[in-house]
Amino acid sequence: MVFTSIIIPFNKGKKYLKECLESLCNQEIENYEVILIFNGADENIEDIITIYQTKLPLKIKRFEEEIGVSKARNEGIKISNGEYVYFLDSDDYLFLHSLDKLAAAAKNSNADVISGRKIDTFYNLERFYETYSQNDFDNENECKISDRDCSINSMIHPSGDISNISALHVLIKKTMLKNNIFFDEGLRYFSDIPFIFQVIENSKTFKHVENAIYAKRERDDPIQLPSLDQEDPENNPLHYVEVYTKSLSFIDSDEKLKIRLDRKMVYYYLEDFSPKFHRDPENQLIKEHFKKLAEISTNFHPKSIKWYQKPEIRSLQKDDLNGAKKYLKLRLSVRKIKLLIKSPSQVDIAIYINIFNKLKMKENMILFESFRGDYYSDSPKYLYEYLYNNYKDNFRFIWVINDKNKKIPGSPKMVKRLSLSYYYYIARSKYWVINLRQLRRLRKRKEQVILSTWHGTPLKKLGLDIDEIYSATPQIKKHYVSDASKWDYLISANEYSTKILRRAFKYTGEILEYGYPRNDILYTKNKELSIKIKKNLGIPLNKKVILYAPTWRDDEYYEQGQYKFNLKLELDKIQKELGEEYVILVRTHYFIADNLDLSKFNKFAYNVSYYDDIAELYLISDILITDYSSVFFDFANLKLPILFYTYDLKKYSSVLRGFYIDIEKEVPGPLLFTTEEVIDNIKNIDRVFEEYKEKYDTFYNRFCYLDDGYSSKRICEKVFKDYLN
Ligand code: C2G
Repeated sequence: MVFTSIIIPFNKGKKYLKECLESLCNQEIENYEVILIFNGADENIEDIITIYQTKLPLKIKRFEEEIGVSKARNEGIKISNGEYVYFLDSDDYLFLHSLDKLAAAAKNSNADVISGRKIDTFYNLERFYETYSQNDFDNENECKISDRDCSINSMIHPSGDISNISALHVLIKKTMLKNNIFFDEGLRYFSDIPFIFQVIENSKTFKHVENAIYAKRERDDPIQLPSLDQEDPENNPLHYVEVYTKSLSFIDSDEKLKIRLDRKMVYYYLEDFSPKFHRDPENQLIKEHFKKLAEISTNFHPKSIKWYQKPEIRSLQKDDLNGAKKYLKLRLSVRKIKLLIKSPSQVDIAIYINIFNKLKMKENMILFESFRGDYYSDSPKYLYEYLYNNYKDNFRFIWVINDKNKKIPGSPKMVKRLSLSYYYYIARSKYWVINLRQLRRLRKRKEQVILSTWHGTPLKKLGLDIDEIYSATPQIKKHYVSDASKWDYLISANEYSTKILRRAFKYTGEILEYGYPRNDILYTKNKELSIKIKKNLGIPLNKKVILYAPTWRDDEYYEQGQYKFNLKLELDKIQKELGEEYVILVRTHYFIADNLDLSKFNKFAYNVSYYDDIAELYLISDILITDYSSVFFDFANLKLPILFYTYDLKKYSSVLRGFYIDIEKEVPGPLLFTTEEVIDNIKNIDRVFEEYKEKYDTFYNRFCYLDDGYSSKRICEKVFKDYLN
């Protein structure tokens, strides 16, 4: 006898479905069936089915055309044999033993509805399991209010708007559904909402299990793989009005339930809908939606509206758009003032937007920024120096530099990032030359021009190509695309990068495939300069130099943007074996927050993490050791030996990022996994270099062929041509 029928509609997102099914294998529940409804899926997932058919009691029903989630779930109910049905989404998954707990509670209580707890996450299954252990949830098992209230809270989240109502992660007694309860097939969106109100109205007994955890995935890719509610956001107001009206018809006399539903609509109107007047005042669609919301709002229960919301909701109820706009303006101003008082940096932003950005823009003013103002380096430096050396009188140059003691040729105006003068110059400069994505709070003006230099030939997957965004926000893919859409020019070092950058950022603007300005210096190969750099760093002139420049790791961080550095190369061993002949420069990535202490390796190992320009370090190095950093694409211009210390290759390539090239076959040097191997390869560096000669040449011809020392010139002549006379 089947006790639980798990119903999963599947439309798209194969990689998510796999994790969903995998999480079911991690339950020990008995007497269950898994009903998979193919809702017009066009991905081939036979391989997944083959795997899970042997592990799970799968029942599959296929619909060639998309039938919608409501119908798919109803079809699941129809063919289910369980005493209870349970809805799981194919992009979500369950924590260990969650279903076991719900089923046990169902058996013990025989309740009509048994609910658990949903946690929003953008982690994948593996990371979720890694992050949480059962103990994290166990002591939260107590339901302090009644089971009914807890269940209702789990189905109708107490905060947020109406979209926060869900049929997921509840065992529902099937005899109860026979009462003519089903998902409304006329609704493409939010059909959970009226369904859940029917379930609540018809259920007599409830049970809630707080430590039965359901992971509700916030999709990390709303562009390529949108979820249903990310699909048609423009028309959400109409969908909400429709499900609201339908839900009302199921709430008989339960005043409390009605207040809850109305509260969600009030919240939706105030927080999501009305701010649109502000953003887009003349939009006809918004005006029509306002009318529709006005119609239903007369029905709102007075207790669903807080006293301070009353005037604003009243103008909605009177269908008075102008009044509603006035109240909105007032509310937003109060909010802004509160924010300004709480966070003084907001004052600068307000001044930037409301004052600076309205001043006249300066035609010949260029603002340069490299790695968030921490370095005078990278392509912005070389573009600047080209313009300064050749056309200094034609421009006003601004550098974003956090340490104003830095020496920059030509003494340009220096501004600290995020200071008031930073915003002033951001607003007034016609050109921004930047090597990372610009800050999201900046309001680029129509006439302003962004020259994005980017900061490396991509090895690690980027932007939309990343499968799992390990440590960034779920919205990041959207941000990549919208940030890049504001660029006017994007520099690419080679044809390979052009293809990737276009796709990974969905970038449609102009690409300057002219080589990397930052590599110009590598073609001047000036002995005097090398000696000067070495002297500056205090490095003995008679020793050979190894540069160790690894990248950062998505999963090793203190907080977002603050990454840890784990020095895995055993410098003491290297010093012992090679200290007579070599010194080693250790250069951490600009994301690394740790301060490296190499003082015990006096005169052998040097921390060059704060040295501005890594290109100058390439110039004085005889060997580069790196891992997955794009530095080797640049260093290869020097045609000197490169070793790859890839001690965590497996994890980095599969779990964290994935690569664009076959690192085991295509890189111009050996992959090494221990310090001993590194030492051995350095001892035999001539032989190793010779062994890799052919690969090196192929690599050079594919990635370095455009660099010749004149990239900055080509780019400046293109972008700033009107000023070069
Ligand atoms: N870099 C550095 N020192 C390091 C590592 C990197 O100075 N130890 C600089 C180099 O100029 C390098 C750039 O930062 O080319 C980018 O670093 P990556 O390690 O490649 O990593 P990431 O910042 O993730 O950029 O398309 C490029 C990718 O976006 C990679």
